[in-house]
Amino acid sequence: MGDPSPSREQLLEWYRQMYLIRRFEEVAAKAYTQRKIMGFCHLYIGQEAVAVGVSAALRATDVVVGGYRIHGQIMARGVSPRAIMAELFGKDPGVCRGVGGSMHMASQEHAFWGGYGIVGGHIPLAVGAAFKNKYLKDGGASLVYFGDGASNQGAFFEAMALAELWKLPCVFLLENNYYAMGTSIERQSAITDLARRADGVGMKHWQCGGFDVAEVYDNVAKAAEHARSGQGPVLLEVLCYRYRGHSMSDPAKYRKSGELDEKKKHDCLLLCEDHLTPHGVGEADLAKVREAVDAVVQDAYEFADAAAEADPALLYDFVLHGGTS
Ligand SMILES: Cc1ncc(C[n+]2csc(CCOP(=O)(O)OP(=O)(O)O)c2C)c(N)n1
Ligand SMILES: [Mg+2]
Repeated sequence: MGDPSPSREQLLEWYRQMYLIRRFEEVAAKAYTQRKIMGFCHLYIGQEAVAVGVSAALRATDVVVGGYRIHGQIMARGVSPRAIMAELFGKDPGVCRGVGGSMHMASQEHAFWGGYGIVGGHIPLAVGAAFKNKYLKDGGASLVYFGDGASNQGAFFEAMALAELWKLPCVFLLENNYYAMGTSIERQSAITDLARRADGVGMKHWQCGGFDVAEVYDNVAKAAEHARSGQGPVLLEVLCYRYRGHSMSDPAKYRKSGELDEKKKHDCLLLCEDHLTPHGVGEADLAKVREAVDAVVQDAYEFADAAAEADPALLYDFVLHGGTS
């Protein structure tokens, strides 16, 4: 069960992780404009509290599956900024040896099986992982991240139907950031409170805020506990917002005027600062945390920049089991 009042140390660690993801993404955006990162690149800025709250609430062995907006999600699982930046740069020390790139990152060691560009196509994989948990009775659970747009896909409904029928320990974590590329939620779905989609299969569901990391933590912990207890999966809709465009090529001109500024008033770092104030943590303490993180991200950038290119001989490895070499 989630702890309603996290400790000073816990909050400081969450603040550090959220700021790390934000700073990392800002530097990745810069590297993209320098053409050091090629191809698609979907930034997570604005949604940091979701990944950090999720990771804090799960066990290290629980399988997590992500889509394509995954830099922050895999970092919150503990993969190093160096390995993620090198992956973005297409370099050999990347978490997938530089052959995956922004959209295709996974780490067996961190039980993160992310990296799918087919919207919604990855959701059934988490149900398979949850089936394994149930079959082996190992007490584990799985969690899958996906967006509001993905919740229109057939694979999502099929995955929910089977997971509920078999009472599998799976958390469906819907990050509702109100847009699917440039299409607002009102223009893509007849209902806008998307958690209700689980009603069709009789699955437990609820909604929570995605700006306050403590709130995300608490709700994911409750959802995971429900799933592990044998009562069945949960669809948890987390209301969040992405500050940048859909990908690096999107100037995000489709937003309502003033919408972004309004959302930023609830920024996850500001809310976390509010939680820290009663613990006696002030701006000077936070500046120290940010300074240390800035150095870590700068190091990741320099490491990735200097690293060897991905090895072309690996091109067909990781595609078929056992590779071709
Ligand atoms: C099956 C499929 N259809 C369309 C696309 C193109 N596409 C890529 S991302 C995206 C929007 C998905 O939005 P959402 O699920 O809300 O996730 P977000 O980008 O907001 O994190 C679309 C339509 C795709 N990659 N795959
Ligand atoms: Mg979306």
